[in-house]
Amino acid sequence: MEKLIITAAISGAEVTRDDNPNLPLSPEEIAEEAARCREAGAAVAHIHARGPKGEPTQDREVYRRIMEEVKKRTDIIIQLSTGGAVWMTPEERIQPVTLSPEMCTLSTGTCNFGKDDTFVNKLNDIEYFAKEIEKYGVLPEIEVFEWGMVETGCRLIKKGLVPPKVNFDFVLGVPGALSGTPKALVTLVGEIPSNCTWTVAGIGRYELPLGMMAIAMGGNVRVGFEDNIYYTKGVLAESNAQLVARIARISKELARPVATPDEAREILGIKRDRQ
Ligand code: KMH
Ligand code: ZN
Repeated sequence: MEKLIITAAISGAEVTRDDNPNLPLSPEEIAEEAARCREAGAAVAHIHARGPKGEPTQDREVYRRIMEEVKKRTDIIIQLSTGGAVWMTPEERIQPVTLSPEMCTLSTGTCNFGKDDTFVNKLNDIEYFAKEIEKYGVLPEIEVFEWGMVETGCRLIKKGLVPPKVNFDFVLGVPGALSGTPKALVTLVGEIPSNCTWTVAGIGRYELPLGMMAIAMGGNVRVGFEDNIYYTKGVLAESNAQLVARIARISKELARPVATPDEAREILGIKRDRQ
């Protein structure tokens, strides 16, 4: 098995300070937290930007500032979101890719997103995103929230719209989308090409059990406030780094060492040097 790649999904688009007062929002706060997560064992920071009032934004300038602040502090791999928030247009969402981060996300289908919302990704838009991502030399990570998304991801590989060796991120447990059962995870893993890698991001109470499964199965793990704001039932997490540290600790106990950012670059096939 390769070393474990831990991704820290630091703030997401949906969580607020009312949900967890420790949520990082400003570029400096996000960067500080990314550095703490790296120290705790994370190799990748999955980043969503927030505006001055804490509202989600895909504004290129805010992402530029976040990247600058993160790079000042740490060598963690920066993975910018192209998912944004459910109400945003594709043109809004694609902006951060033009900054050529090392990685970005690429969601490959449409799904329910809680009781009232739908996360819309039309095939034409997905292909447009894939082409832009390639144009700016960014490594995509395929985000899977529902069954069909894994198939569309595989089709993009076959069509040459994404590289043959990519990381699939299975985001399981979003209300209204695919649930976080062991059966779902095992089935999804069986669907991806054997040379691809994968990560699981369990939402809420699914975070820890699915993370432990991934460690044992040779996959990778995403944790963080975007997916889960609790440390244990009813107890809010103090930080993203606290959640990262727990996964790193469990993995070491299970004799699976944790990858540094450079080791993760090697595993994921990120060729270029850090800018
Ligand atoms: N906020 C979700 C609607 C991504 O980052 O690419 C989409 C999302 C996926 O978080
Ligand atoms: Zn995200």
